Amino acid sequence: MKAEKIWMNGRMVDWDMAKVHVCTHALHYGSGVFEGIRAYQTNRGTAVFRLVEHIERLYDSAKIFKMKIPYSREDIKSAIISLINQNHLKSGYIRPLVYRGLHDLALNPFNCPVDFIIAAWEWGAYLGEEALTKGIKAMISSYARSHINSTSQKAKICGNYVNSIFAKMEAIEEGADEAILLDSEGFVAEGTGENIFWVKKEVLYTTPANTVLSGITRDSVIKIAMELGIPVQQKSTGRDELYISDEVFFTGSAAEITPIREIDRYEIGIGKRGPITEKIQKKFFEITKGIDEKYKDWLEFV
Ligand code: PPE
Repeated sequence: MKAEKIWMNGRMVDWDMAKVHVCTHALHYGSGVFEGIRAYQTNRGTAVFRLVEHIERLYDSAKIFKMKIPYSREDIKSAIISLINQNHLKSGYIRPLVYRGLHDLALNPFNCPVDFIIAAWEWGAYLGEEALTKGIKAMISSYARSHINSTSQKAKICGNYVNSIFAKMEAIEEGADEAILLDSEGFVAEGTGENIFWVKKEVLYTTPANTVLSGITRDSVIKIAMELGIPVQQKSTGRDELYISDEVFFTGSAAEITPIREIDRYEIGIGKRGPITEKIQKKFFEITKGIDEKYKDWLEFV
C-alpha cells in the first residue's frame, strides 16, 4: 500500500513524510473518527461514489465524538478530488481521518487539537477478487458487537474497531475469511466492517440500522432492490435464520457486495453467489462505473 501524497491538515505531504508524534492522543486511545470511500473508473473519468453522504457521516461522527472539524464540506470535497488527481488514481479507496492530536495524554481529549488527514490509494476487492463471485466463508464470532451504550454505532469511531479486530483475528485463526458479530442480545448485528443482508423466498432482509453502522452501501442496496422490484424488510434475527437462508451477503464501501457461501460450516443456499445477490451486485457495479445514468447523482466526477 502506497501512494504519492497524503493530505495533512490542509497540505499535500509526501507519503513517507506523513508522520505523527508517538504521543498523539488517538494513537493511545483510538480517539478519532474516519470514513472509507471508493472511487471508480467510469467512461467519463474517475468518480467518487456517494461522496456527499460520506462527508455528511464524517461530520455526524465528529459531532457525536465532540470534535469540531476545522474545514467546510466543500474544502473536504476539493481536498479529496485533488488528492485523487495528485496520486494519479483511476480508482481506489479514500480514507479521511479526524483525530485528537498531540497535547497531553490522559483521557480528557478536550485540550488536544483536532487533526485531519486524508489518504487515498489503489485498492482491489476487499476480500479478494474471487470472493465477489464465489463468496466467502464466514463464522459467527464469539465476540459480541459493542453494546449501543458502550460508545456509539452511528459514529465511525476508531476505537470501536478494536471490537472488530478481535472478531477478525478469531475468524482468520479459525480458517474463515470474515466474522459476523451478534449484538449483546444475541441478534445478528454486522460484519467487522460490513453490513449484512440475507434472502429467503425472494425477500431481501437486513438488520435495522439502529444498533449497527448505518452503511451507505446498505442504503444503496435497499434502493437498488426496490428499483428491481425485490421486496426489502428490516428485521432482527438469530444466527439460525442465516444458516437456512437462500443467500447471504455483506455490503460495505471496502467490501462492496460480497456473497457469503458458508457460515459456521453450514453451506448457504447453492454454496456460491445466489441469483438475487448477482442481480443486485451487477446493478451496483453498473451504477458505480457510471453505466446506469439514472444514478448519476451518486457519482462525484473528479
Ligand atoms: N459496518 C461497519 C462496522 C463498517 O465498518 C462498515 C464500513 C460498514 C458497516 C458499511 O458501511 P458503508 O461503507 O457505509 O457501506 N467499513 C469501512 C472500513 C473497512 C475497513 O476495513 O477499514 C469501509 O468499508 O470502508
